[in-house]
Amino acid sequence: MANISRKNFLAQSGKAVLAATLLPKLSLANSGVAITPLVATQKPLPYAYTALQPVIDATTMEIHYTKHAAAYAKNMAEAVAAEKVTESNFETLFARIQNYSSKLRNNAGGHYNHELFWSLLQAPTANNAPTGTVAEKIQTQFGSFANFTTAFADAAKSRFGSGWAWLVVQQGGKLAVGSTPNQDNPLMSISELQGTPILALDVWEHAYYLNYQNKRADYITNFWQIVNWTAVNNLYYKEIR
Ligand code: MN3
Repeated sequence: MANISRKNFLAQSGKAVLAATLLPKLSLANSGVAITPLVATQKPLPYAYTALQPVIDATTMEIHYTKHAAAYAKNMAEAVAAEKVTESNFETLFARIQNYSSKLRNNAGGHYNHELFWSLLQAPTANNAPTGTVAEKIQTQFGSFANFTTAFADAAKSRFGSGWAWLVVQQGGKLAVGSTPNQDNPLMSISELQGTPILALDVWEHAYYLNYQNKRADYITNFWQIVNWTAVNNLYYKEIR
């Protein structure tokens, strides 16, 4: 059974690649790029507030999810209504974000970034390390996982004030590391770093201050214990499909 399913999957993937090659790229819908519907409501957190301890404490998770992230969702919904936004997904909204208010930019960014962030974390695992194609790409492009974590940590530590560190996929499946200020992200037209995010780290103080105070570097070091590399790979596959 498993073999048949795998074969069917490959046959369907082949058709999708062929279709994408033949069809003009009129929209993201036929480009093979991941589509995230423009929804301003929070999904339930996929684990308990305690699940990421001791890397991220339960109180931080609860306040972060129910207060900070909830506010971005609520304010995004207000801005979407006030500005009569007709974009159907985050990708097209962010590609044209320069046409909208800073309220929409900050809150749609905040909502998208946090939903992505939650989906990429899991309970701490000893010797947690990348798997699958992403592991191979990291090896090829950065030389080693250690080199990659250093580059990512440098991006996260050198982001002055509040912002995010990212691993993104660019043209041809190439990986890149960087950061953005505030609630910007690499899908936004105005971002210096461009690409589709497949790994995100919130470096706002609200994400770590209760447990780590001024020690952002320790929070970044411990982050590697809770990365869900299966989820990272799934995002990568969507992007290169
Ligand atoms: Mn946050």
